[in-house]
Amino acid sequence: MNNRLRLAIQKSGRLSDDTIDLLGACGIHISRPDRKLRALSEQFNLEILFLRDDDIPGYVADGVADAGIVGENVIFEKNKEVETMERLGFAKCRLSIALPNSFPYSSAADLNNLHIATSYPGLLERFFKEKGVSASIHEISGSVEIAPGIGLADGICDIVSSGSTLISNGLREVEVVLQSEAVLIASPTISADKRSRLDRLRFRLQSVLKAKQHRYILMNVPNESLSEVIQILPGMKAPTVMPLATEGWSSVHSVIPENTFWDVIEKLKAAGAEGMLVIPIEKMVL
Ligand code: PRT
Ligand code: ZN
Repeated sequence: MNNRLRLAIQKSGRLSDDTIDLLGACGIHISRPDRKLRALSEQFNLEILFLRDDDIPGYVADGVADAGIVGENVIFEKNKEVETMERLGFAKCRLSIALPNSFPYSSAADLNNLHIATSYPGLLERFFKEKGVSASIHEISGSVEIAPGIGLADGICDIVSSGSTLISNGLREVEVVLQSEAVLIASPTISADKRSRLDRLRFRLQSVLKAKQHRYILMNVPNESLSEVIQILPGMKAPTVMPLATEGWSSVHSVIPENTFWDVIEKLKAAGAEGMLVIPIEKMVL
């Protein structure tokens, strides 16, 4: 019996490079000679299946793959039964309804009787139901943003990231249907043995993702400012404090979250810290 853990990832597209980089940071290096649809990774007794993203939830739900990495938008659209194990922090986007700039919009009731083009008919239908909207859905598979301009629909429901595609097509985002990012999913039929290996993969992913969200900081602090500086530092534990060769000064090391980074740096500077060095962290194992 094949005991390799089977992981489905996107063959080529917006998720591919980040997925392969993330697995590489977890010590899983994938070589894919001749763009084959399957690859083996000896480091983790893993078999990788390269698929279209739309097929990943179904393969995982049916147990053809034990796990997968795919955008939540696709999972919810396909409405397959899979377990979301970890949010992976990349391919962040939202599924939104957008209307021409000239359309006077104030609430979801204004969507009544409109004709909306989308590649996400399932999610859009559920959204309309929830909001009590009666509108028609025109399913198209690509270039959704041009539908209003060519008279195919009144508005669209599509993935938005920076928002520039909407702007360049004279469209305005009026409702967010779903927030999405890439996630690790598991099959409901996964065996106990494979499950424990998937848990090990998840542990590695968490260590890498946590590291990405933090920075290691080193600074010199006059001893009279030490207590104030230590108060400012949010670190995992108390910071490391070591005497410098120069009398009256210490070196302080700590870990700070990326999202509060500039606030903390400004406060440290105001408290008297000097010579700050900020270093990326490769892994964080807590
Ligand atoms: O071939 P396959 O079926 O595997 O791939 P695909 O063509 O269906 O998907 P792909 O590779 O384009 O996207 C894969 C996943 O990336 C999506 O399912 C989302 O989870 C995620 N993602 C993140 C995005 C975007 N950002 C994104 N910006 N998917 C699509 N877009 C498109 C969007 O459709 C629109 O055309 O980018 C445009 C909007 O971008 P902004 O930056 O102008 O707002
Ligand atoms: Zn797709």
